Amino acid sequence: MAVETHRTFCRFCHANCAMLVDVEDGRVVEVRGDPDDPVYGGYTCMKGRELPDSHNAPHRLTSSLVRGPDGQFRKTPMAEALAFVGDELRRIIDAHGPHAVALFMGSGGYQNSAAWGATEALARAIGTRNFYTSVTLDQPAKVFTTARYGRWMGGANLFSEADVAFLVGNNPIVSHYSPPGGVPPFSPSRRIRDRKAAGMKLIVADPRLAEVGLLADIYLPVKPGEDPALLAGMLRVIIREGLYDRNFVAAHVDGFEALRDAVEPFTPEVAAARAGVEAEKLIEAARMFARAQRGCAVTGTGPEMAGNGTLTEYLVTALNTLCARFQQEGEKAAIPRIFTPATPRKAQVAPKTPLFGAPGMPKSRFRGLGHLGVEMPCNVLADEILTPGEGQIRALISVGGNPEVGFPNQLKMRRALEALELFVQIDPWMSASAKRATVVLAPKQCLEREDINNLSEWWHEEPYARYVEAVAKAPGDVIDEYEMMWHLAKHLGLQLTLAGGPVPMDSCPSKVEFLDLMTAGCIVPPSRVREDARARGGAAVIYSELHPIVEPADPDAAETFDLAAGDMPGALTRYLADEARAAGFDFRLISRRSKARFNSIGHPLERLRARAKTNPAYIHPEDLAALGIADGQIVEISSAHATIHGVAKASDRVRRGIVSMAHAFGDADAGKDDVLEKGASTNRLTSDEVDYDPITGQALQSAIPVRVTLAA
Ligand SMILES: Nc1nc2c(c(=O)[nH]1)N[C@H]1C(S)=C(S)[C@@H](COP(=O)(O)OP(=O)(O)OC[C@H]3O[C@@H](n4cnc5c(=O)[nH]c(N)nc54)[C@H](O)[C@@H]3O)O[C@H]1N2
Ligand SMILES: Nc1nc2c(c(=O)[nH]1)N[C@H]1C(S)=C(S)[C@@H](COP(=O)(O)OP(=O)(O)OC[C@H]3O[C@@H](n4cnc5c(=O)[nH]c(N)nc54)[C@H](O)[C@@H]3O)O[C@H]1N2
Ligand code: SF4
Ligand SMILES: [Mo]
Repeated sequence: MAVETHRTFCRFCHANCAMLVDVEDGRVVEVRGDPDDPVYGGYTCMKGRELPDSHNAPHRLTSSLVRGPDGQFRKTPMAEALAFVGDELRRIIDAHGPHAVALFMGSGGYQNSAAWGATEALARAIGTRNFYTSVTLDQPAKVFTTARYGRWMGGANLFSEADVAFLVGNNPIVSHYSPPGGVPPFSPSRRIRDRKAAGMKLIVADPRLAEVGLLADIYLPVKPGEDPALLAGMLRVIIREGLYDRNFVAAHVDGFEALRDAVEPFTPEVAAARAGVEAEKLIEAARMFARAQRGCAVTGTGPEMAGNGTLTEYLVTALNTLCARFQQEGEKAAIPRIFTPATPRKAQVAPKTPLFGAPGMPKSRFRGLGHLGVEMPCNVLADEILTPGEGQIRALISVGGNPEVGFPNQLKMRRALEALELFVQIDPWMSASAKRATVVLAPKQCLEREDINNLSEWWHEEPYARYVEAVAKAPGDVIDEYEMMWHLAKHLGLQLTLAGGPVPMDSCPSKVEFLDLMTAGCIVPPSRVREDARARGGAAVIYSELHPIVEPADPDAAETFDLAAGDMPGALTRYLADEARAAGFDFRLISRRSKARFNSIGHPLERLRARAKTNPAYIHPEDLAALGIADGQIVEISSAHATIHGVAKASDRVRRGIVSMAHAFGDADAGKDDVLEKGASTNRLTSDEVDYDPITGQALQSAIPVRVTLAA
């Protein structure tokens, strides 16, 4: 059988790198970057290059598993497994009502272009308020801030035109992630170097000197969780020195005085001392950022998870707003996005969306938290499962998530997963969560699916669209996640609806039909992109002629950025007054991404596992010396909530007083004996009940107060 080469894109992560894939007799034999792609230019990373192993690994689940009365999993045909799940869901809904069923979309599900739409549609059809996604484990403050403070309809400045970039706890070189205005994830290191060669200045604030920090013009080793001090100090310099855009502020900003008064106490000395940086550098960074003409400040996961997430995000928004880092009339609109409904691109602030706390939005039974947009915060999932009463969750469908390692309070989450009457895990691997499931449904993997690049189009500065075909033959009895959701709806006698209206329920629609319905109102429908892509041998289609230009503001445009909303200036004042100290916990454990993983994804793959066998605990050599611990020894890391094990790794690239570790390793059983093979899950140290963000429920997943000792 001859080897055929197809154009496709990688869906190991959200970057969607353009790839060529060699397929022999339906089997993936090799992948490599597509050198002809105008945006990615042949770039891939070590994870994407393992797609052949991922598709072909002998221990991949190619049939579904249902737990029998003896507690053992039995291989079960997909149709039978779905019928079993459907019957169980029907029984639970009839007895306890729709809220007894929860659905969770994790990051393994997001990689399928139809899975979010299908899962959310099933949740709506069931009528449950319990729809969760990894967004509320990730950076929910961004959703909240945009809704509360305002969004510029023309979008943020483009990285490709920036003369400054300020990355706060964001390491796109490894993560391939930055929010809009930050570094697009397509060959990120090359992009930064190209912009720097063209004169761009790079400022990085991170308690560890990460890969991107090595390229910085100014590196600020901010203390974990103290980003508000750094940002408030910078804002004070910018305001006092008049370096902000007065015209823009006069025309588009309310609440400027409240912000100015709140940052006033953050003199360079006060701010620098609290943030743990040099006052001179803070001033220099403020001037460098504000004196540039274009370019944004953005945050990544670190500061969002470090306890002052919404406040930090608010201050970053204030920085970009005072400096007017938005696309203006006559310029190309940022992020054209082919697969989402066209929105007006004007030089004005969009009407605020009631994404949080509006009357009538569903509430959780816990901690005063409620829906953020259409989803319930992950913070409450374990309690909603474990606590009897109205709306107690009895069934959970996890679509490519891994709650046992991704959620806060691991030991409680494990109890919750075991307390469920029905736990359905959609997963190609026997992951930490799959081990707890009642039913594991085996999905197709990416090269066996048709997909559009709706996940990565958030970063494309051009109208770059893809529609790729299934190029590999799916082994065994696996189907696409959207088909699973459709069959469950069908079994329950429910009608699914998408943006374009009702989904045909007589027989399961094709993927392209489903995607067309899901994206109804978008700029170019998936079926059209498919035709255009076919005409180009499967390559990307760039609809340059459809790139919107920012239009003038409406004459009566009155919406403003409201920097005083939600009492954020007050929150800054309270932050200054109360410097948290956790007695007995001298270290802060901060989050990072592992190069050889995408969260927990990648662990089952031989070569990636060889690169990241364990989850090293990076600690400054002088701290190790002071603790009498040698590089490579096993340590106990304890928070107020629990203890995990780690392998100490000396690194002078982290500040003193810090343990830097990745999340989503190991499982709830991991301990000292298997730390070398599994690594530990930092979420055992976190809590859903204390130290969470009162608005988004985001748990303290970075800057966690811990104690480090040599393992007994
Ligand atoms: N302490 C701490 N906690 C964190 C974070 C942190 O930085 N620190 N980060 C948070 C963030 S940003 C996130 S996004 C969450 C992630 O939390 P989750 O989304 O819950 O976790 P993942 O590890 O991404 O889970 C992915 C699952 O999908 C499975 N999978 C792999 N490939 C496929 C596939 O093709 N299809 C399907 N259906 N499944 C597949 C994997 O085996 C795995 O079980 O974790 C959060 N938790
Ligand atoms: N290789 C790989 N890529 C990934 C993932 C992965 O697991 N592996 N996960 C994916 C996911 S789900 C997401 S959401 C993105 C996240 O993408 P990023 O947010 O870029 O994630 P990180 O690379 O961990 O960068 C966060 C940085 O914040 C720093 N930090 C920690 N605490 C603080 C703090 O209090 N203040 C400041 N200023 N910095 C702090 C950390 O040292 C780290 O360098 O990455 C995605 N990409
Ligand atoms: S960056 Fe993401 S999309 Fe690109 S090759 Fe790596 S895993 Fe695949
Ligand atoms: Mo994430």
